[in-house]
Amino acid sequence: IPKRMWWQNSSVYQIYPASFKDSNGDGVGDIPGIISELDYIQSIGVDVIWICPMYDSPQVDMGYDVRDYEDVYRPYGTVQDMEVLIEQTHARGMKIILDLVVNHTSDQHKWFLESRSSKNNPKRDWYIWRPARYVDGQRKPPNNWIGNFGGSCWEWDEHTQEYYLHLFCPEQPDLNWENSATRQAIYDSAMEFWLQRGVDGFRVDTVNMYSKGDMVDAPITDPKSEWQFAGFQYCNGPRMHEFLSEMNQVLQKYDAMTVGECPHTPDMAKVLKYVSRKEKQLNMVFQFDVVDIGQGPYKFQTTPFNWGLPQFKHAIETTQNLIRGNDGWTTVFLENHDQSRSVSRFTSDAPQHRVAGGKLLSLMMSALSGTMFIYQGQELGMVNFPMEWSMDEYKDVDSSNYYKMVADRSHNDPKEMHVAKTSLQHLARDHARVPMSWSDAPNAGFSAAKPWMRALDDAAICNAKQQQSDKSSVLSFWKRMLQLRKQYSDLFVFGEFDLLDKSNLEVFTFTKTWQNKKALVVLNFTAEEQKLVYPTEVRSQKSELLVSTLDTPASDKLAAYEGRIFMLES
Ligand code: TEU
Repeated sequence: IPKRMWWQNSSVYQIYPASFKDSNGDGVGDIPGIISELDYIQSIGVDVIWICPMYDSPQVDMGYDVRDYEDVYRPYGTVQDMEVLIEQTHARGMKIILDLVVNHTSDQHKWFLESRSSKNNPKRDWYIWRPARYVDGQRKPPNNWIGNFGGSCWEWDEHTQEYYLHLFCPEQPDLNWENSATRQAIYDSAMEFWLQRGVDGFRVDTVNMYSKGDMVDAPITDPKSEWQFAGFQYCNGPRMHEFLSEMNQVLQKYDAMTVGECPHTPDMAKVLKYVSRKEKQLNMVFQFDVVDIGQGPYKFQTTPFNWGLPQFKHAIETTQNLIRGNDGWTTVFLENHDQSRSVSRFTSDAPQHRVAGGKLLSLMMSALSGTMFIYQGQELGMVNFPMEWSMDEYKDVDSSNYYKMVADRSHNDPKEMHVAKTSLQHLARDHARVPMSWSDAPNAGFSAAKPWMRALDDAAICNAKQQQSDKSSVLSFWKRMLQLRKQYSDLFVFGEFDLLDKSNLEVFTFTKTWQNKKALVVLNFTAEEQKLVYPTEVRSQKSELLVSTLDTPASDKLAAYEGRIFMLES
């Protein structure tokens, strides 16, 4: 058994600075606001906090467009505020990680301003510049790749008459990792600056996109569009492992932990190469198997609820089995700032079911192996905002670009626009970005002023203040589950996962095994009662109920959205 590391048996709480807590009444969350709620965060039972980008930024993509790695976005605070946050987090025995966004910078970053100033600027090669292609005398980008937020991922620069690459917004030019001086500057500015100030590691944004390969045209998967999906080309390129090994040398100096974001990588052998201990690259990654479930070729091209429980189980099994019989590590998460709310998505946000749904997902996650990540508000069972909210309430560039694209393509056909809005209500990133529901006060207790995004009206019935004093709340249930997870960490954090009812459409049943210990987990994913059936695999064993999402569970059936864990005696 490999030595256990602190980050394996840790639960991480993700904070979105703009929406967590506003301390100075400007409608935007800030670092002093985070500091003021550290006791709350600790009371949940988590060990680590992850702060989404708080760097100086023009905020085209909510801080994932960094203008200066060594400064803080002023409405959030200052570098000094961050130093206090680091110190105060450590003082409580918790750790803190930051978001490392180094696939691209903002187009306002001084490196890019220099790079675009002339073709012979020393930093020209720090970004990815290419001449135009001419087809029938018409100027075209170097290839047909579509960007993650739609449109070509090349932007024409009038001044120097070349295109630059941007896998996300045009305001997010991709750094050229092929250049060793660029890499060194990234390590110094984005990493060492903060490691020296005591941060314990990084969530590494789009970590598998640094090496772009030969950038040839992508195959045509959407004949109606000039721009084609190229994720399998720009992810996991030929020099990825070389770059990460080099980056790892910096991390090792500080014993820093990493969790990389790893989209478009269905091949588990490839994933394992990033997270295997002997490879010394990343400690773990976020795979997209679970959160991408039911999505169309473009994220939003989907019929809401277009997934079945067997698919969900399969996705979980895939990420759980990543660590079977090897030296890799995995993660457990259902939400983050790029996902809508898990209760709305995977259970039900109907008033009579939402609490049960929140507890069911908490119980399930707490029994899964890997490092656990909880997104702010998830511990309360916060849900998506409703269909009645107008398009003005959506602030994310991903949402507005999609809506515009459908409008253009359909010439504003009301039916198509309705479908597009339904998808956004189901899947938009905006749902995770509304203010945290602290209390039933105005603006959900998040701010004294009108917040930058509308707060949920629903805060009247679902908020941290009420749930803290309610023993049957989703929050109280999370606290209990995180304790149990620690107490039985051999089984829950490190154990082997076995799926027992692959094709059952209503109930999800699995066991966790560690040496001679075994737990049985049974989850009812429907709004109806289900018969409680012990699978044949465990029928001969004596079982003892460890926990149910209900206070008084029935002996022979599962209530709507009820989950239970049994300890099995061998
Ligand atoms: O996300 C990168 C990513 O691959 C996607 O999940 C992306 O969010 C999705 O395609 C949008 O629908 C990361 C960050 O988590 C995200 O917030 C940033 O926008 C993005 O990188 C660019 O930095």
